[in-house]
Amino acid sequence: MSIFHTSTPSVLKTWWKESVIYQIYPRSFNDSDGDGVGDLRGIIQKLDYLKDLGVDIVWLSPIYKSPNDDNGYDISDYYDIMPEFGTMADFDELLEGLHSRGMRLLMDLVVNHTSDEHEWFKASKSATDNPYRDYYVWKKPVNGGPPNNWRSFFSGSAWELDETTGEYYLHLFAKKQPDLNWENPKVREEVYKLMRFWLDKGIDGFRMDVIPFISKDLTYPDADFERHGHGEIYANGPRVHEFLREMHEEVLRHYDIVTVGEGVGISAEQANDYVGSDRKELHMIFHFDHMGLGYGPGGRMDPADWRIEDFTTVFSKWDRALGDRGWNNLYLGNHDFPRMVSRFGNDEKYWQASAKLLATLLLTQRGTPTIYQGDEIGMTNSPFKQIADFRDIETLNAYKEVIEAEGDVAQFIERAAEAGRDNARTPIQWNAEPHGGFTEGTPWIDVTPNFGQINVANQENDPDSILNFYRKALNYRKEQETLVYGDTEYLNHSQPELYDFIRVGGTGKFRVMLNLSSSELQMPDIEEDWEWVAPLSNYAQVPLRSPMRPWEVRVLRKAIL
Ligand code: ISL
Repeated sequence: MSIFHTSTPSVLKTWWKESVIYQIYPRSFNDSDGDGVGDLRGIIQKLDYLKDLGVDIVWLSPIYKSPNDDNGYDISDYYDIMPEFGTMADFDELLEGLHSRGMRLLMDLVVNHTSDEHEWFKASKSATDNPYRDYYVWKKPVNGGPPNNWRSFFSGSAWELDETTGEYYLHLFAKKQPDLNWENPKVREEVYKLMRFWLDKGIDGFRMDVIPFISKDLTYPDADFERHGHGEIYANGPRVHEFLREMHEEVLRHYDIVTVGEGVGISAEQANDYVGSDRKELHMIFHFDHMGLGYGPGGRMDPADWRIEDFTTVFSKWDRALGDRGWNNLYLGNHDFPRMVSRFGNDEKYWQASAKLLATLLLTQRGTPTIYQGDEIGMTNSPFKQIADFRDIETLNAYKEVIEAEGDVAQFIERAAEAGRDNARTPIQWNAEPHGGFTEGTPWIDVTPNFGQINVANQENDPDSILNFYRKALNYRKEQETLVYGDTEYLNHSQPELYDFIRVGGTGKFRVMLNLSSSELQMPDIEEDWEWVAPLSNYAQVPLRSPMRPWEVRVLRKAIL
């Protein structure tokens, strides 16, 4: 490991800080066998595409055996592959195909909960004295009802009564996703064992699902839940750091890997407790501060206003909070959120310019960028019109609640179309063939109707396409250590839509100016000795002091002597 010099204390250099991660949601990536569901062989067919894009690490959403109540985030066997996705031999070939091209593989580790079809849960629920009983969180009824008022992320109580034994089990997510009991050392041993199984196969790390939830404080009074909402109450339990340090000691430290925790419920102030380089826990977390914008106290279905400065200050706040002690993960969407260009950009008139601007935002800040599949071609939200268009359990359960409460169905559908998770789960638009070339069968969820215009084939040979912008930008970032490791200075303006920062360190200095709006903005006073960075431009070059065009990216560079 070497050191990168900045004005503040020096930063340790490592491969995972210099990498770009690309998330694959396998169900929607590429279907090789015509059953309408993406699969491992489909991914193998596209490895050269990923390499050409400039991806270093592929994060695969879960591919383990699962009844698919929550699309693989409900695992029934950690040692087997979901038959719809392929076989272990396919997996081995995929891993080999990535490694032989110089890419790495990050697996999704979902160990806050399992499927209720996992053998552990079947045994656990069979009798109160079964040896597996304590693998899960069981409680006796209180006053004839659930033990507390905790709610599931997917509607209703987080407790389900099991008729056979007369006790409730905890499920923070769906009923078919019972929470594991991490207080039980045997559970932790099982988790470490399965982690070693995959690491010994040669994978390069884990993305850890809802990791701050593994330790829970069940003693919270009901009133606290009402006051704080679930994210905060479920996260950061009393033993979470002890468990992560144990995991580090038992498993992680023995491999040259990267770990990224899903940091739901972790504040900027708490982040370095998880990722501080002295902590021996995780390398990075991805936080939710910008992902929660526009969501009211009732979650994503409860719209709220937000301002552009709420968005930009999240980035500066996290950069400062992590400092030189931790490391950030940068993302603007994933399989749980709407498409980034529809949410934070302009998916109509300035579709191309704003998609490129958001790419620049990801690739020029300090931290490891994570690109979600399809964003490299500017995929947009889908115009879902009726409940039959949706597949996601979160949306379907929330819909049932609206029906039961005789609520406003049309309003619900409109909001789900804007904010629902299915927006990110429609098939990748490879070409203008039926179903966007994703499958020769019928896709499990409809392709977004704009696939005729927005697709990989269209963008392959267009030098100005979003796809080619990503390729150039990823390449450029790899050559510029300052963009990876440099310090950040934020510049404030009276125009909040102008996001303006400097990256400095090593031999270079960059000024990144982003117009986060569909209007022209005045350029601030700026010295003339900046060089224009062509691979990170989304408009033709004009005199430096001329106004910033809608969604314009102006990245400038200077050498430091
Ligand atoms: O989408 C959400 C609910 O509105 C998020 O809060 C989400 O539940 C949270 O980010 C946890 O996500 C992860 O765990 C879930 C799974 O459904 C998501 O797909 C996964 O990313 C349960 O495993």
